[in-house]
Amino acid sequence: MFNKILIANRGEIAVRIIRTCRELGIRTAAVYSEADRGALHVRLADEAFCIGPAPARDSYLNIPNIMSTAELLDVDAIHPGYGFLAENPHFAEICQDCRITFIGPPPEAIEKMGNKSAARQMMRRAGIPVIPGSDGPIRDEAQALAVARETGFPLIIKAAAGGGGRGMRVVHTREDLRRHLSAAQQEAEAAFGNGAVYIEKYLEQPRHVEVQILADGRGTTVALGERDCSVQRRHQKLLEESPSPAVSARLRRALVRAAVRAAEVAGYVNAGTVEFLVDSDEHFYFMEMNTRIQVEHPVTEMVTGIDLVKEQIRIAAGERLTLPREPETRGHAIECRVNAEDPARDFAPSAGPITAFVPPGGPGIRVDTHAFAGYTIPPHYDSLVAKVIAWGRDRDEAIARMQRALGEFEVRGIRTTIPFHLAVLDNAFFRRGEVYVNFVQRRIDLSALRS
Ligand code: MV4
Repeated sequence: MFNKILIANRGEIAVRIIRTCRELGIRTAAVYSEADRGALHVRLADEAFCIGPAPARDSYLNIPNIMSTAELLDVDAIHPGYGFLAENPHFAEICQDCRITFIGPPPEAIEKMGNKSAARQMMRRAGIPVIPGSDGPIRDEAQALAVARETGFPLIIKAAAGGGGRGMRVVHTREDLRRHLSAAQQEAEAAFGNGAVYIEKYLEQPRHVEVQILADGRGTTVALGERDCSVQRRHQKLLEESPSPAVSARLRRALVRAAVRAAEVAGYVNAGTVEFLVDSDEHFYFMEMNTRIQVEHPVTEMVTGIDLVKEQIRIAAGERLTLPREPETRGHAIECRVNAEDPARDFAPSAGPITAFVPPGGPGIRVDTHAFAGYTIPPHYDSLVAKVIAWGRDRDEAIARMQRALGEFEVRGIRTTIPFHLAVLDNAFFRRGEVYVNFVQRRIDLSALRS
């Protein structure tokens, strides 16, 4: 096992990782930007080192500064958390070259899954359902039109180097396809340095369902059930739950099998998430694979009782997974992301000093946060302030506990997304489990949140 881990991240996830390291008896080294001197992860770690100015590109994305800190502090491993360097194959490779363990998948697996078109091709060839569309990147207009004849309209053009909703265009007619194809390719080239795009049939009201997997690189890959992440806005997830209210036992078996197979054909090691779209007829399609620990991992932890960060560290240290092939789940968990944003003002950022902070507690409630009274949310990073996770024996109990917890939660000085969550939890469609990716847009009246 490792003696010391450097956490190449900040905020709640850095705190989350430090907590597990402490339980494992592993020393922790925090890194921080000039804007994060007073941050909780700096206070909780055994050691902390400033790696640069506030902008992420100068600090949390500054590979030379992070690697020299890792050498200086003599760490055995680096945990990248999510965001920043977590899915940078170049960074994972540099760690390897420096003989510091990257707590995540091998660089080759990150690279493979980073190309969404190649990943889709690989999954299709492995017999995993993918949305009808092109086999690989689109070469020219004639090929695009030929694919469109197969799939019909609407269809969607996606950037191979995109993902998470970046670089997508919905197309309704043959004329639109001509116009959008070259624009999409140019945009992808400018945004990602890779102009490759691919085409899929556009699904009108899918759900976003993802399967958590763990693979130890010694022949064992396990799936830890699914999360439903359909409640999102502009590709920002806001509320996630496990199990999905839309997934039957039969669909779950199929999703889990497909996810394990996806991880195996990719030569995947460590924690990962296989994303699917699910339509109203219970058809499911592989979308992409996320090669990191995700923001919403606690809902899986709450229903399985498994510490995913602990498993990540054990796997990276070369240990064998000792979990059953299909771990049992118990009850229902929901996560609400409390962001420093004003939902009544189009989710405008609301950074600044937090004057009062009284998080909820009590039965079935977990709060993952780096915030406290007197802390100032810096404007330079993402707006996540706290994740409130509610567990219940069933979905209704989890909802009731979440409503109770958010009602208790006192945050003053900044605006938060708490009023938005209360509106979702009270929504009749949500309560019936009728959520799909356009749920927020269609069913939540944001103007009613104006206070
Ligand atoms: C789609 C789709 C409909 N049809 N692909 C957005 C994020 C990226 N992972 C893929 N996304 C979508 N791909 C086809 N063929 C609809 C979306 C989509 C979406 C997916 C998951 C969660 C939220 C979403 C919001 C809008 C669109």
